[in-house]
Formats: sequence, C-alpha cells, structure tokens
Amino acid sequence: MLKLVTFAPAFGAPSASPFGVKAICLLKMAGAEFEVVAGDPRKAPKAKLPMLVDEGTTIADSEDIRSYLEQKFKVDFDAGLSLEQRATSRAIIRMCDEHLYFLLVCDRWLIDANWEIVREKFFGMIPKPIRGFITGKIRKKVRNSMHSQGVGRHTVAEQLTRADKDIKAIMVLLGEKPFLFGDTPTAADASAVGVLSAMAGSPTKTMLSERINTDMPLIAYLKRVREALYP
Ligand SMILES: N[C@@H](CCC(=O)N[C@@H](CS)C(=O)NCC(=O)O)C(=O)O
Repeated sequence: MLKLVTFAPAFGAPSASPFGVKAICLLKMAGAEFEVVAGDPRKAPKAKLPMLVDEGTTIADSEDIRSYLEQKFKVDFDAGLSLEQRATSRAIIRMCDEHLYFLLVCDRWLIDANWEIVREKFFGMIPKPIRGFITGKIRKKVRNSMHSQGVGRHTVAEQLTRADKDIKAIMVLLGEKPFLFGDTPTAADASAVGVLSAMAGSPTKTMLSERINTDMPLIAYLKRVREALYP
C-alpha cells in the first residue's frame, strides 16, 4: 500500500502541512489505497514533507507526487480541461504553493498569539525545560527564511492585501461553479483547499483567518472540496 509521510493532523486538517493535504487529496482523486503516517522532514530526500513511499520508491515534493500518481494510476488530474484551463490551473497552483503558502507561514509562525499555540502543537514533544530555547531557534530560522523569501518584509496588513488579491482571483475563477473548473475537483482544488483551509483554521483570530472565515462563498467552496476529497 502507498504510504504518505507528512506532518500529523492539526487545526482541523488531516495534515498540518498544506502540501500534505494537497497530496492526500490527489491520492484520493487517483483512487489510490494509501495510509498517512507522521514523519520527520530531516529524514526525507529533500528535507521537507510530504513524501510518498511506494515499496522501494520514495517520491519527495507534492508536485512530483502528482506526476508519479498520474503515471502510476494513468489518471489526469485536469481531465476535461482545455489547454488554456490547464495553463490557468498551473498558475493557480503556483500561486497557492509558492505565495499564499508563505503568507500562511507568516500567520502561523510570526504572529505571537498564534505562535504560542502552534509551538505547543508542533513541538509539544520536546521536553519543557529546553522547549522554549529550541523552538525559539526554529522560529528565528523561519523568520529569516520569510525575510529572504520576501513576504516577511511586509507588515501584516500588507500581507493581507496580497492574500486578498490572490483569494479574489480564485473566487473570480470559481464563479458559480462548485469547483474551480466545473462540477468535478481538479488538481487546482487540491492546492487551494490545502492552503486556504489552513488559513481558515488559524488557532487564533487573525486578519488573514478573518478574511477567509467571513467570506461565505469561499467557506462554502472549501467545505465542498473537503467533503469531496478529504479521507
Ligand atoms: N515544494 C514542496 C514544499 C514542501 C514544504 O514546504 N513542506 C514543509 C511543511 S509545509 C516542510 O517540510 N518544512 C520542514 C522544514 O523546512 O524543515 C512540496 O510541494 O511538497
């Protein structure tokens, strides 16, 4: 059976990682039999999770997991889409995976009230006397990497403006359809539900979580995708 190694469930999602959620949704769409196990990114080929283990083969990165599943199960996660829609789908996936994701990281890790809860959820297994010291170092690394990435240089309000523009683009594309490209979920829905549901599931009320949780059509869309694709 296929084994998806990812971060444990958190904040109402089947994995703390939106990429783990995306991979779970793709596995479900492929009709694969799979189990989800919690793992350590340091042991993964690219030192990140998720990774998929199929007997002796390990596939790292949700994008490569997608390609692997497409080949193995002869599925097309964008079945029925025109070339133009496929191009749009790719752009949406990039926007979710490579922009909105980093805004989620800032929301979870850099907003103090959220961090207090995230720290206990993600690192509660570290013995208490050294937890503060170790997690402080990890948080500093995340802060530096968000600064290098660029989003960490913006204020929370500026980050929200950026997220809002992306979310509006997703909602324009969705229109009145149940899923981004019609009546059936496609690859873009798997990326969107991972990151947007994680934002909605913020442990404390933030500007970003409020943006999502007060947008009723968006909430209804996320519920639909979760019902269709979560295990
Ligand atoms: N491009 C990768 C990104 C995966 C990723 O960023 N995973 C994060 C969790 S959401 C991770 O493993 N972080 C651990 C670390 O950086 O040490 C994918 O699509 O799978």
